[in-house]
Amino acid sequence: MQRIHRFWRRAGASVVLLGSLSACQAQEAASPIATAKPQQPAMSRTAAVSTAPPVTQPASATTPFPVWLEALRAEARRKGVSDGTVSLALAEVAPIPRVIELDQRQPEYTQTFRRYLDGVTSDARIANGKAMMQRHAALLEALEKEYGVPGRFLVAFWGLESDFGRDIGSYPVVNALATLAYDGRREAFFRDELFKALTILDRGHISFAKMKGSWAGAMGQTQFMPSTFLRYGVDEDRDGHVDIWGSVPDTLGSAANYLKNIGWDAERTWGREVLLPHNFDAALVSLDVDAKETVKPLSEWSKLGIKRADGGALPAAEITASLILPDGIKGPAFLVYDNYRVILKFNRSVFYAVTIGHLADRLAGAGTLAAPRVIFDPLRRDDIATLQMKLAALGFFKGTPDGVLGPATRQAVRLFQKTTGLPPDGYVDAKLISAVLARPGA
Ligand SMILES: [Ca+2]
Repeated sequence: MQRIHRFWRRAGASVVLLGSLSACQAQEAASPIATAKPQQPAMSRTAAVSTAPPVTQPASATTPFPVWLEALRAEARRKGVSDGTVSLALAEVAPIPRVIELDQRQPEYTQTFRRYLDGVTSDARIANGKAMMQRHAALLEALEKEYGVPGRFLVAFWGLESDFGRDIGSYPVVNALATLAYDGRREAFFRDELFKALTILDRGHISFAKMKGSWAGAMGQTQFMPSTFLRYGVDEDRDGHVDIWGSVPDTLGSAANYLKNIGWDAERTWGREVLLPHNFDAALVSLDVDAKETVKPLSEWSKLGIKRADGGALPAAEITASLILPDGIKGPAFLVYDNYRVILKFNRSVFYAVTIGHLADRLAGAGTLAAPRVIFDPLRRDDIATLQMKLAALGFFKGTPDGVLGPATRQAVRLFQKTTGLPPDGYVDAKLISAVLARPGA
């Protein structure tokens, strides 16, 4: 992934397509630069985009850019943006070809969980994160008291979103958003974000020159979209500006405020790696990104033979959890709690949410995953589309073959696996594709 995490940030848009393990895989798989997480993505970038309206024909198809820009300036003034900001920020705007290219890019390959995890939790990332935990210990302690979010999660987000502030993106946010509003796939969404970016400038939080971010408009060290910034950004260092570009207290405080407001449970963690017993019923694994179809109390998971990663019994706490296997039955297994779903609001990707949790644990001293390190080969979208067509012909898949591994495809794979006596984990790898294609019929 773009450097894996880097490309997340750039990917702004692709996130919207997710919504499933697979989706995220496709996105994550994208090329190294291409993907980013758009929604709030990152703390923002991703979220925002995911709620974007449906794709429509871009304005560029019908209106020349200078005409479109003049109308945009007029609308900004009507919305109350000052003349000074309009003339400064919208003076030299022109479509950025690279932004359009990134917005239109489709990942050719899917990503696999372990490969993604290895990429974003390098030894250097862990060491830097631990150093940040120490350097900002007093601030993190104060933030946990104020917002109820432990520092290790804030630093994990910070690390994935901007490499602890080293990599905030180099695109001028207003220009990137104007490009996507004019020529992108979601004009209304990006147009609204653009007006919000102008509002941020009007309020004096950051100068026009310093308002940099990802190609998809995710800003600063938290990679917040402008709407997320306006809703959740906080002036933690009390200097009168919400500065997620240059202020560590504002960056981590805004992240904490965001997580608190989208439902972080201060009493619980995110989940944990677990060990499955031999002959575990793979049909109990969640296939959807939200992992809500197989929610059970920990006590029930215990009865099914699931243990902590170190072999010990699960906690006796009265909480519910879902089982997810991001790399299928041969990869690591996780029981996830409600805070996992809170992280998904940030970036709707199983890989991302589990990795935030794992990275947070590593920053607090935990070791690497207990599961053997198995790296699966990435899959081509074309091969996934071929798989979908064959599954449809066999009567297992009802959707439209699109090369994206979503819940419907995983469910179809699970039905195929059950029919043929394979563990029904819904996971797709090269071997599974070969087995499906070799199946007589249709
Ligand atoms: Ca501040």
